[in-house]
Amino acid sequence: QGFHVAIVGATGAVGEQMLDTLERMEFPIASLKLLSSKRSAGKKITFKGDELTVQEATPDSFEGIQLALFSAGGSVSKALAPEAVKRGAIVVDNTSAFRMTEGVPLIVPEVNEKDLEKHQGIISNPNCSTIQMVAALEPIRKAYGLKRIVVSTYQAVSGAGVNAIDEMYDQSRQILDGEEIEPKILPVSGDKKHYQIAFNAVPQIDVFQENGYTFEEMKMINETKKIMSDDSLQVAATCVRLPVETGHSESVYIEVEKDGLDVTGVRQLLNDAPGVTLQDDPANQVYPLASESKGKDDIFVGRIRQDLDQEKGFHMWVVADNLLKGAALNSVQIGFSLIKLGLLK
Ligand code: 11C
Repeated sequence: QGFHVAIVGATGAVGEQMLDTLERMEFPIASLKLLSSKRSAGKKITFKGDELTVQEATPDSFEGIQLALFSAGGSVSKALAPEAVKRGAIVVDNTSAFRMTEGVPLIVPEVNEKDLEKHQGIISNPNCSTIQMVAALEPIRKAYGLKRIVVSTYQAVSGAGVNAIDEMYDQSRQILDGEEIEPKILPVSGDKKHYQIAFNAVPQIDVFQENGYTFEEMKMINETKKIMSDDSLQVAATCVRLPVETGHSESVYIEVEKDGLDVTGVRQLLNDAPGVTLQDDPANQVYPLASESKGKDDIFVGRIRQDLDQEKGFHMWVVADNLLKGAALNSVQIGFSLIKLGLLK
């Protein structure tokens, strides 16, 4: 009983979390196929006590697959997601390859689960920093409307993959040992220059666009408008990488449309929100920390303050495990939503 599922990118940082999440949440699986690039094919991974061998992903790998979770980079998704759909699979793609494509739903189940009904085979999982922000803001938007969002992110290195995690630890050791460092991966492995990440804050995530924003910043801006179905929503983002292994933190400023909201009201809305844990008790120094979000499913919100000049303006601190709610967990939740809506059968 269950579904025939494939994971593309099974050996990556997100793929690993996908396996763990599928097992932990008891996703109904009849068979599981682990796929990867040629380089990682042959690796053995244990799932529910069975040892599975990772296979090279090819178009024919998707014969008989009903649900394919992709997280192996945009070029792999572009090449293979349409092949999977051709063979009858529904694809949940965790890359930016199709997110802004017309007709491809971009889903955070707490916000726009219903948009799944419009899918034509491919469903996109948003960028990690977008997911945690929109899921936290949705209850406020529903009750008071949202006019404007200004977000600054403090993002973990695991967002850039396992090599970036290694680079952070290696550099930290080298610096503490008084050795020379040679940055090779961050901020962006394919870009012209590389900078120190250990003991630093790097204001570049992904490549620069012509308008001076980085692609990560534009993802937050464009994806938020698409998920919330509101092109008039004003969104600005500044994305920064920190030497944190896992757990993205965000300083989020919002302006709501309607009058009458105060800090107690924001706290109440977030306290009742699915997937959100309120950690907001300044008197007792209670607020969300990236170090405590690791391995947890929820989005943590605290430091809620009313703006001192804008009555309808609020500031907050939003933290989540970028590999879980920001990636693997959201993808698996999309799978559960597909079942609930009768779209995966
Ligand atoms: C990061 N947010 O932290 C990125 C990783 O579009 O899915 C996710 C990239 C994406 O570097």
